[in-house]
Amino acid sequence: MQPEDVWGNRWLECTLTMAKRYMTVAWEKQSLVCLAADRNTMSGLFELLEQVGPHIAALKTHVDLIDDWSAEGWAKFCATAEEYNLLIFEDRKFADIGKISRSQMAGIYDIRSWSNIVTAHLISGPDIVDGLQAAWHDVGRDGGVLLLAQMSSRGNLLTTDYRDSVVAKGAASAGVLGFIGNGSRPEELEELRNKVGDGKMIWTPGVNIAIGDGEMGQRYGDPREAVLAGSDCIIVGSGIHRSDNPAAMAKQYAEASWNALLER
Ligand code: S5P
Repeated sequence: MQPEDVWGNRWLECTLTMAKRYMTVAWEKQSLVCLAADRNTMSGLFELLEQVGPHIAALKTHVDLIDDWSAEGWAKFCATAEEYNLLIFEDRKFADIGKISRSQMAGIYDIRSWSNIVTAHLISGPDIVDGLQAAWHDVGRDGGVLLLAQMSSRGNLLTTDYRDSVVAKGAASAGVLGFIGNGSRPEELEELRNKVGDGKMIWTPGVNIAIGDGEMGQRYGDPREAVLAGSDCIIVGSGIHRSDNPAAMAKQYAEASWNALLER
């Protein structure tokens, strides 16, 4: 079986290089799991990566929540992630105007030099995508932007009208890899998929085998249902890194997501 056999129309219609890279890695590793590596120390991050690296397709970071961050430590961490054949996704949720977002990709963390994917809100208008793409091009790299079309947290302000505008503008933008959808509500996700069509990806946080409410307004839905509803990648944090056996849990999420893709 080749990637196009499992991904179907998504493979044919998602033309961005980064989309093809993700679908290939997911197919190679038989996993649609992106680990939300929300640990506060470099040693904690390394430990997690060594445990779950074989079972995930992408690694999502929040570079600004690490207490002992250093450029050298981070370079080593990214190199290790690449050895595990992982896409590196900095969940920075950029929201400023295009030129400032471009500059924020540089700075102390120099996100443009190691990330393959970043998140952005489209609240400031479509030029943010050009700003982020320009930042990758400034260092001779390629990347993909995930736009927040929905959020998993209760009471968020992303209305269906707002979602539709994000989808319409994002679908027309070559630098957009796809959208963040809400993994905790399969019916909302299905609606989003209907709007998006096959030309862009949908990645979903708010996924946990233990469905229901999480901490501070987070909500969780089932991984299989998310994929059946149209998610291409399940973003899982505490479901894996807070468990007693992160490797076994990551494997379980990988199998659930992969089997759901085959079923879809
Ligand atoms: O709507 C969202 C968007 C994102 S990117 N809701 C989210 O929870 N996220 C991110 O997904 C969040 O920043 C965190 O890193 C991860 C969810 O982690 P978990 O521990 O709740 O699975």
